[in-house]
Amino acid sequence: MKGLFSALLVPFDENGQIIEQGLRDVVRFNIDVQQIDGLYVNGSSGENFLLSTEQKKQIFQIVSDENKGKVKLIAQVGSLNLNEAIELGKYATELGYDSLSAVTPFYYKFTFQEIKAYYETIIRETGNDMIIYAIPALTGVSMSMAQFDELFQNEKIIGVKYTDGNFFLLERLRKQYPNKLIYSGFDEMLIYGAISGVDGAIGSTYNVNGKQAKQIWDLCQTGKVAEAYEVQHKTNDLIEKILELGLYQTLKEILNVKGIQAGTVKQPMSSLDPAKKDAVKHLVEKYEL
Ligand code: HMN
Repeated sequence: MKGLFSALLVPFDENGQIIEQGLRDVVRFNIDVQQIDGLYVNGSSGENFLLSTEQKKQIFQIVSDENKGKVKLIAQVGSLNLNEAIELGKYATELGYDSLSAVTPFYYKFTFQEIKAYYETIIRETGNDMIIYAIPALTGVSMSMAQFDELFQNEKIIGVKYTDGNFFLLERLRKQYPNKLIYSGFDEMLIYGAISGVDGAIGSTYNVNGKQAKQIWDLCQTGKVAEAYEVQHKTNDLIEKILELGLYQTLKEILNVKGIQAGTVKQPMSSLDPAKKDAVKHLVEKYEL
């Protein structure tokens, strides 16, 4: 369960329907070309929170079928509807997903006890392992060390996907929990996670730039931090452009340029402005994606 995981992008057509062949091709591209170690399925990058339960299941099924046991699979099943989270968790577990993950419940100001009960319920009902998905910038849920301590007492909570820039807390977690899996979530901060001793990283840009991220990762593992930083600089030039042009729209357009039918994003996100297509093509050439 270590290494680089792509937060899988999902191709949608103009009507918001999943493009099955496109999704299969994105999976293959991640495995064969980007050489990632695993896939994080139905996360933010998969536009999960815009989908129906049936669509989420369809994605879990197609990805598992196309992967054929090649790389590790993590199923993000978190939902404000706990019944849905359980249903998805059971489904992904039956399909053989290596672990579940669930975003901290958001929108309402849940108490920590409610958040803890949410995780315990999913674990109890599915019997699978759980990776907490902590992304305070999007959920508004910032957990303290004491709260992680409480959650990590549960053996089935095997780790955290840590999408935050609080490296003090990350360091504290790493020291206290050498045996829990910690995944770094922000691709533009990969080097800081890697030198902090995380077990892996999960990110959207690895769908198109996994090879370069792997260089950063490998250089850090062998203590070549200055060299890793050079690659991170180059990577961040690219990520900066991607963010300017529109994150998921641009990542999908990069895949489209590479000949993969990556479709578009699902409404209410808006499709890439056609005037930006040339800029994306330029990125593919400049960064040799
Ligand atoms: C997911 O759940 O899809 C991702 O793992 C989340 C991941 O942390 C990404 N965050 C978001 O998209 C909000 C990052 O890879 C992010 O896209 C990247 O660092 C660019 O900012």
